[in-house]
Amino acid sequence: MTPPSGDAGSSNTLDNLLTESRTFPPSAEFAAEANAKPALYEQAAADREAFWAEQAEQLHWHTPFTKVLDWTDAPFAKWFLGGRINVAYNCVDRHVASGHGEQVAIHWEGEPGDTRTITYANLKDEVSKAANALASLGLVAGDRVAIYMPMVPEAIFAMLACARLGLPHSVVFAGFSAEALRSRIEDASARLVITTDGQYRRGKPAALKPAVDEAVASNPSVEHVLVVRRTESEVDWTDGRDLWWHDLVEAQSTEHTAEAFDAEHPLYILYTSGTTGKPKGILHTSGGYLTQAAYTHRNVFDLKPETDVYWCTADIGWVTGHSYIVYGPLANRATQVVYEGTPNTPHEGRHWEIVQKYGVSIYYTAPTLIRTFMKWGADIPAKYDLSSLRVLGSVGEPINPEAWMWYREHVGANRTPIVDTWWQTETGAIMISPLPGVTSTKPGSAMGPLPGIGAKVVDEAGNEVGKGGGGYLVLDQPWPSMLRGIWGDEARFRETYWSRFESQGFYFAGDGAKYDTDGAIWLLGRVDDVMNVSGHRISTTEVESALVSHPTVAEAAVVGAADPTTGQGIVAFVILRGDAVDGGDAAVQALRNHVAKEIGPIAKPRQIMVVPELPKTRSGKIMRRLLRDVAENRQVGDVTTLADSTVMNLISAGLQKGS
Ligand code: 6R9
Repeated sequence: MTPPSGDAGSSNTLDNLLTESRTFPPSAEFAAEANAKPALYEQAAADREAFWAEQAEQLHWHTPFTKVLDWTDAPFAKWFLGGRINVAYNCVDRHVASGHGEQVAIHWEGEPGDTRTITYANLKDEVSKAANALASLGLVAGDRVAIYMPMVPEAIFAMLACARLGLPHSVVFAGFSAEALRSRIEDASARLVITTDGQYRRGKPAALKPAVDEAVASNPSVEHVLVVRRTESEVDWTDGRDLWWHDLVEAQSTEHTAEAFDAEHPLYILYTSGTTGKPKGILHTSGGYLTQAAYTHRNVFDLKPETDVYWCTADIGWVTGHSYIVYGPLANRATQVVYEGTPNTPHEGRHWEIVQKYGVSIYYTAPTLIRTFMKWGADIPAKYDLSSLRVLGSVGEPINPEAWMWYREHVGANRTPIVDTWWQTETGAIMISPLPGVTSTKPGSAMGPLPGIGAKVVDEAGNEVGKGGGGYLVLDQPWPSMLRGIWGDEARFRETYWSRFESQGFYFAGDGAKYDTDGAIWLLGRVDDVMNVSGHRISTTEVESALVSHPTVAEAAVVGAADPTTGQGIVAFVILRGDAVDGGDAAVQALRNHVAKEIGPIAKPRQIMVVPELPKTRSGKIMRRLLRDVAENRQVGDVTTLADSTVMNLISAGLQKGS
């Protein structure tokens, strides 16, 4: 990234790649029908609290709130004081009450090809039964429930049943290890774990319950394990502790009256992934969270509940699944697709086949998957009818301009707006994004903060940098879906997010960013991914962007490795495109020169390693920490949060063979 303003440093050489001149204004037709209007920005600027009150009033409140925000105990916010609300009632019952019980809530597509269609009336029955079941186990508001499940409908029923009873859930990604589950159960002292016998991954059933058995063995807080049958896998059974969902839940009444909770009642804990050390349990509460999840979902994706078919490809194990599969879409009465499996099972066109089958109109995915689709080839989406698509979204990491353009051209037929949405587990909902129908977009930029949100790029001292300047991304105003803390660790909450710019009271997001000359925001990756080479700050994203702009490169990950002369040296790991087989010295030299040409000689990688795969978390983030271990010739560290823990062996084996 560019050094914060004042340091001329490398900014002139590093700027060119991110100076993007292409812009895509919204079409007049889209703008005319869009949920979001330009006036939203003015309205929010004129009176932020009134603006958020208006958004909150779109929800059903059992008792209306009397005050919008209390920030006197900063950094602990309280939103919608005096208000009482039931999150599950808002996501389910009120749609049935308003006469939409027959509308499909979920088109569920299992990996093996089995399907289920769940209307809002069905959803109300299922959530009510599950709530009655949990209550029958003696769980009372405030008790924590761990959910360790693949993408089956019962996972969503379980989350909503918890919300309905005021039981904060802690969803743990079903690809995480028994140890990761164990530590999360322990941290939150969960009384119940909900899981499945097994899960389908890449066409094969894999057992899941053994990991729960292992995790629960040393966790005395857990009284019961509730098990959904999915794969018919053999399971060990502990009588008295283990219960089958089909025994306990199916026997319950479909009648359950949702009780209202305080707007600040805890809704869930979600542990952030991919960091070293103890995971942080991010705490979210009810009224503000649901307000912002619903508001952003309605405006950023332009959701029209009567006609749209929405699909977010995330997993419920990470925050995107919480806010943009469960809470936002269901609060907005969306009809959505939920897909259980992997994108190349049984073939690489599976997603496009699903888009065609259900007439998906809004598709929300991650750059890592878009680059994977690029690697598989444009001829694959070209075989399907994708004409129902009208909005495309991206989340999870900076999207490089090439991937953005490919997405627009090969998925969006050069027609659909693309919303690049920046946010975090901690922010709970989207913070920085274009609004379709309003914002002219640039490939690779998340553009600007949404109406009602305050975000800035500042230098080390906390002063906002000017146009063209770079530094740190901060949030300078409290927002309704902000985290309310780290579970059980107030000191860490203050230290991690609020100490960096304490005197200004800014939330430090941990991301580097810059303004372009028009003032649009470009995210540059985590600041811990920012390298320092000979005193120059260079963003890993910038070098990766340069590498993937070369025709032979499918994917790239860059790390800064300790270097005795320059402080850090740039080490790149690249996956070549299928047809670019030559990974020899000449190819590597050409890539180094390409980066030097795109960014400047300072950014020329010290070393480029051609690898078959990159280590990624389940949410698709590259684990640079592991690559740094390879680059610095260390033993590779903890791989338990990798989607595929064998990837590091593949990389190491390949490199040894090559050397
Ligand atoms: C929603 C989610 C948060 C981190 C965040 C940033 C990166 C997410 C991004 C993006 C650039 C985007 N990130 N969206 N970077 N452009 N559109 O991903 O939450 O898993 O907590 O990750 O992801 O670095 O700080 P989470």
